[in-house]
Amino acid sequence: MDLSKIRENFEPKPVGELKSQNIIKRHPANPILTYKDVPYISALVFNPGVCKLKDRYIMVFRNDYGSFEEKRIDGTNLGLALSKDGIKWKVKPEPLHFTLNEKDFIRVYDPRLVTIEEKIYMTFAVDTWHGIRAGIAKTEDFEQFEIIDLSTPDNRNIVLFPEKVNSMYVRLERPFPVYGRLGLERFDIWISFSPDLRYWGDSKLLLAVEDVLFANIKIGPGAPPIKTDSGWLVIFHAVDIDSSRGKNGWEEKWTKRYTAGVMLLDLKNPTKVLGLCKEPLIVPEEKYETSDGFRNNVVFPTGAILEGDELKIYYGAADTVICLATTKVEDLVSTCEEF
Ligand code: BMA
Repeated sequence: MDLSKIRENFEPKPVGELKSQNIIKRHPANPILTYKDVPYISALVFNPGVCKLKDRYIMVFRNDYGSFEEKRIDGTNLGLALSKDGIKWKVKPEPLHFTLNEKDFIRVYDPRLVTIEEKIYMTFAVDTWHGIRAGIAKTEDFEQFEIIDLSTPDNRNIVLFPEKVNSMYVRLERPFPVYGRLGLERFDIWISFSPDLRYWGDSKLLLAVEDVLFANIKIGPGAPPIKTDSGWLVIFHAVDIDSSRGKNGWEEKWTKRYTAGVMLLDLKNPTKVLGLCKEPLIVPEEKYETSDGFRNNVVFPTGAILEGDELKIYYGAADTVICLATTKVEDLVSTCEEF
């Protein structure tokens, strides 16, 4: 096949109108966290990693600081917040002191949290002068972090499974091979395995962008997988681009839309996709998702907590605020159609 044919195949076709599923309930307190809740300099508060340990909810969020009113971003750090109910959050007085001990470091962002055997792990993206890397760190107190792994560039959106599968740690990730995809943004979700969280291998393509009808450029892991009797539920993000979208946020042009989707993986063999919901789960529809934000039309799921039969899904909205939506696990499972 010649390159022009491949390029033609990769050309994004407009996705058109989309609608959230009616099994999704946005929390009436949304947005549950904004820059106004942060006791230090802050402009955009989004993409939260969330976990629950001994009845306490813990959140690490991305804080792009500067001035919301002046639409100015000066830098990025990570904030820590605690909650008793997963809805009302109290932000700690200072941002996390989390950097890499390397000259190469620019900034860290988009954290995800998971507990494995009651230990807290944070996965994150790091911009470096030599590419974007995805990292895994362990912490007990959010003051000291042990960096366990930093991927080669470019990679982002690592989420860890909350337990070993067949004695191996498992992660989902989203490498972004620009050169290998003709310079176009066209990226997929991969799965890898490790005996110790440090050495990763047996990597396989798990879900490709062309498998998701509501994406036309890229998909990526969202929240750490949730174990259910029917399989691992994975909330992911899906992106479609439409060049006719004009000014759609602070930037001159922002032509992408981010939605949330869900798939189900085999419990014993998570490289096997058992089911996929053909429609998106959450589509930007509320004002805090579609307007007044840094990048409008963004729903970016990064945290999920299972309580009984209810799943709390945490997401960044419009790259500006943090929101919560809930749904019943059995409804999520039944929306996944055989893959
Ligand atoms: C992705 C990441 C996220 C962001 C999203 C939408 O590529 O940069 O941090 O929320 O784009 O802008």
